Amino acid sequence: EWTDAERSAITGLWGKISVDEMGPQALARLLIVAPWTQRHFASFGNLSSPAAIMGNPKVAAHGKTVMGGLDRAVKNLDNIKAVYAGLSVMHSEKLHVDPDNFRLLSDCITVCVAMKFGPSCFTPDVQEAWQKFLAVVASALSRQYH
Ligand code: ZNH
Repeated sequence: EWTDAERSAITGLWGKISVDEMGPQALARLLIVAPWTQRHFASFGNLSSPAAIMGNPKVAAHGKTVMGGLDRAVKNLDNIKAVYAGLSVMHSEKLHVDPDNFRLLSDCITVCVAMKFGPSCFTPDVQEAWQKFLAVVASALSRQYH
């Protein structure tokens, strides 16, 4: 399913990503550009403006959790469906997160990573492999929905 070039693009980029930096940025961006996703975070306090969202410590902490979850996928590229089976059930049956939102978050992650690393590192080849990776993650997380 993965070429050697895709594997090294994905693991190489992941090795440069700081989850503590990118996770909060990506989740904050999702809550701003797709405000309907805020309904899942009613307990997070003030989400009333972009500045409030970006400065919200609960958003930052959960951003790290979600993005940190990608580490398992990077380390199990040939087995992503299996490693995310439990998370898929949880997002479907317990959290009721619409699976469309996985793609929206993936796009926010890609935007944040592209801005951080710039054109010399986030080349079109790297982007292609990275977006394929996030699409496989989103599809794995969507698998247990019925
Ligand atoms: Zn999610 C949770 C991952 C997306 C919402 N998440 C979670 C966790 C993880 C994750 C790891 C933790 C778990 C435990 O604790 O056990 N996510 C993830 C991933 C992704 C996601 C990887 C993609 C990429 N999510 C998502 C979205 C949303 C969400 C899109 C919405 C919109 N999550 C969520 C919630 C939760 C979670 C709500 C829970 C929180 C708490 O804490 O409560």
